[in-house]
Amino acid sequence: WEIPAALAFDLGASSGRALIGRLTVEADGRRKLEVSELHRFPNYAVQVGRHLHWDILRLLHEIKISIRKTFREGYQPATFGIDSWGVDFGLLDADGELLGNPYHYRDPQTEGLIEEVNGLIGSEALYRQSGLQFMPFNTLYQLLAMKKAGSPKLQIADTLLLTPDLLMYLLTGVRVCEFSMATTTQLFHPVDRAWNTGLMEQLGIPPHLFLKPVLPGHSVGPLAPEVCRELGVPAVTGVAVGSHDTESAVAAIPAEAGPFAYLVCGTWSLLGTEMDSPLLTPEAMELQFSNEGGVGGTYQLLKNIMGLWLLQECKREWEEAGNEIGYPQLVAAAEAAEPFRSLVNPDDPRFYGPGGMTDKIRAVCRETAQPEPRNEGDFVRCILESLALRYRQALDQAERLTGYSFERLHMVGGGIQNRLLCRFTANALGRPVWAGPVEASAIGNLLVQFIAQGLCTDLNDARRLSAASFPVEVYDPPEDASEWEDEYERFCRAWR
Ligand code: LFR
Repeated sequence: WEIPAALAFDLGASSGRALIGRLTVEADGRRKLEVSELHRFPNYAVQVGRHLHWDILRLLHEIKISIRKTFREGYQPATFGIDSWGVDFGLLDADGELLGNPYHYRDPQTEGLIEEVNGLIGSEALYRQSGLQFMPFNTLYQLLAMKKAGSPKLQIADTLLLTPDLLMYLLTGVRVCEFSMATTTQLFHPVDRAWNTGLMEQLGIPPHLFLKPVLPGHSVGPLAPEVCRELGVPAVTGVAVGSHDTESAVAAIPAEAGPFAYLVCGTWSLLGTEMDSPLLTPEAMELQFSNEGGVGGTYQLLKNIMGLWLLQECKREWEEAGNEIGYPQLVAAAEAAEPFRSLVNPDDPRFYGPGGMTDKIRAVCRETAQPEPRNEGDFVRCILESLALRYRQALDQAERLTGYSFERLHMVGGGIQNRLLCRFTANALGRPVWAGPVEASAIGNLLVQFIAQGLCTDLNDARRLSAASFPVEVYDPPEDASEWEDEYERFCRAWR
């Protein structure tokens, strides 16, 4: 008897991982998901001329290495799945060949396009038919930038594939478009649950590029024969999972059915709650919440917050200046630093592009008559406290929008390894934080494969399996949270 297994590729903006998940049964009959990491590789933005790109073939190469390694180590996964960040894509020509390197979502080509499109379509009208926060990276703006630049690639493109679908195609030869990724484009109509061809035509984006979406759990097909030959592996089946990493992470949240709030914490912070259908009210637009399609056909009402990007960028800057300082030291310095010396709005648009992060933070402090951070400890403390207060604001807004009240916040993803951030978040919320699992995206990816393999019945069953398999660490708020309450008021007076 073989232990059922699945292979997950989880691609993040700074690294990719291959994890094998095995469904074991305990002596008392309870099921457990055992996960081990097989391979981890860096992922970079590569500047080429004026543009910032992903090295997609490198990612394909690392995925192939992982597949070979999986079978060499004796694992026999029946399926594999791929999840990644949202919005980015590759274009195929009529022969099915990839046209150039996909752009990185932080490429500056989309500058000014939010305003331009709002002027053309109207922000309310656009929100009602897309349900997305106006983020400069949305696929819509990327395609519009290409169109405005007269991109020859766009002119000859036959099919658009979002990153996980593109990699799946390069491995299986089969083209699909997975629903959760489709909903990150801003070109998908959340109520019709179909491509918004009317909007595409208004903007001059060719509708023929887009395939009809399939739901998470869809079986795409086996590895292509030439890939099996190259790697010396059997024809394992590709499954379209909740291919957007955020949606895979949400699928792994160890919560009971019923309203719950979560924060997926990585380079980005996504704070939200699960809904059956999108919420497209003027207030949801005003507060800039997104409605993103998820596993089980759910809609996730969530706010995209700039997240640990601020810290990652500061760290990179210090490293480039020859100051190799690790996260544990940075967090320790923050812990020792003076509390609430200065706060910033993590979603200040100037923080979005790479480079110069410490100068940007200093500038905000000067403009808002706060002292500038003097050292690493001050910077990191400022970032973590500001994030925690921003989370509180987003959670309050989510409650206002939905009428739910949340007793706690589930935090998942790599960011929860930053225990100071979890503690600050509990303090800022005045509510407990339940942290775990760390590898939520990979786990959610595996869970959807187990649903596809018929080993989990549905999303609730999958979440029960996650709860039974991974520890959760609880951070309680302090008894006296008045200092954080005062700071929260100060934060809300300055930023909405
Ligand atoms: C998180 C994430 C967010 C998306 C951002 C850019 O990794 O997928 O959900 O808004 O990356 O694609």
